[in-house]
Amino acid sequence: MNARITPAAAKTDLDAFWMPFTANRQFKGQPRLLARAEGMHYWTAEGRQVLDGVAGLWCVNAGHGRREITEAVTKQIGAMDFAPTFQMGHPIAFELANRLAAIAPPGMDRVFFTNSGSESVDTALKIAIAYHRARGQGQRTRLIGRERGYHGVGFGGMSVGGMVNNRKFFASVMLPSVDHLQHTLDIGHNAFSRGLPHWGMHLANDLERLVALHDASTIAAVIVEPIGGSAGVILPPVGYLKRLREICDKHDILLIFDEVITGFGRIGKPFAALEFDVIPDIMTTAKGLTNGAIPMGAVFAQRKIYDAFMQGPENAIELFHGYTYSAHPVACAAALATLDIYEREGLLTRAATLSPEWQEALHSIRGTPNVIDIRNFGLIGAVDLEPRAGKPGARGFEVFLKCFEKGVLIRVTGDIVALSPPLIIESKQIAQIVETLAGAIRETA
Ligand code: PXG
Repeated sequence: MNARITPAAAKTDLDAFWMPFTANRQFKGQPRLLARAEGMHYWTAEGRQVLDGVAGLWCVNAGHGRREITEAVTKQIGAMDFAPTFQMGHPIAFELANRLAAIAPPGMDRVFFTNSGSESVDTALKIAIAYHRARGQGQRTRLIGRERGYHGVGFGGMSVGGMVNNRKFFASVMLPSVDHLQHTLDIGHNAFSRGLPHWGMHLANDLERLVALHDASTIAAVIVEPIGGSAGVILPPVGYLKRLREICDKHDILLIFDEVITGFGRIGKPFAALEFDVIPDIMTTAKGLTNGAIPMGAVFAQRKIYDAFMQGPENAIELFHGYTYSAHPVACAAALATLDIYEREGLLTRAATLSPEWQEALHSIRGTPNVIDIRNFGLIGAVDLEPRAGKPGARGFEVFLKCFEKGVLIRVTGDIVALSPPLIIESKQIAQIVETLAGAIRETA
């Protein structure tokens, strides 16, 4: 526990850690240190309670400090701390894959383990390209992402991603054969939509434009987040994902859903593919898989994808890909305990029950000065703020700091507030998040 490091501590205490996606100098001048977590709350290093409005980073779906996960991890690390999964195996890796296959969208019952969302994405992209080669279509190497998409920070995920700040420093070292669909956020048509926006299904036809430009025979896969998270909660218009699926089918292009955020109950079904009744060929997950307790990711593939690799001599390795820690036994134990909790407490569908109340509460912020859009689906929410003139992101960051001071942790990306609380949230906590946020927005008018 880092409770010894307080904001009053010497500045050098904070120097060595080069923090990810953080304004290091701002943070180290004015640190915000979390020291303990339980249920819906964090406690700061000074002992102040903070309501977690973002499930850590969209990952702690069952709430913090779940005893069963702690116990499962402790027991496993005592029994077997590590075991290789290259040419070897251990039982709970197979048990976990079977448990995941049982809740997966229909047919997606082959599971490849990773340690993060970024690794899941790069794994999925490699599987897609290798799949086409395995069936004699090795010229299909092009990948299609989407503007404002986020698929982690590996070279593959960065290349198919569409957030400019994540790309611009690395422009010349992106994967070469990548193109992007236009994104689906259109406040002009869809401001304050409740649930999915009704305008914009036709945006999926942008894929036909890219097919016409590159020819389908060069395209391996399309990757999208069913609901975009990091770029500020970007919803698919009604019918959009189905249309993407149809176009992919027509041209024999694989469809990859990046469900790192939407997976494991965030939107009211175990996976967005089930909610939207659109089954991809490959699906990436991480985060909620272990409730954030131990790093782990999982890539789900349709059986036809796996089967395409299972040819040639039986003693030949079929896919030259994997991580030292693929199916790490301690992560597997954490994931199994997490799935037990999700199932016993009905958390994979609880967001659907809470969603009407969540929607009403969020939209009550409408009318507050500088609020230009509100979006919601399942237990995800976003509030778009009017940027301060000439200072993009300033208002968002002020609102973030004010909420933290007032005891609620939110996320901001630029001037968009994103919310994704643990799925165990209670009504009074929904009200607390919304009241605190509305107050913070008013105070930064
Ligand atoms: N795909 C998606 C859709 C994600 O949201 C990743 C891949 C990468 O996962 P890893 O585990 O490599 O970070 C993500 C991660 C935010 C935020 O505040 C979102 C993520 C990570 C950190 C912050 O929106 N998503």
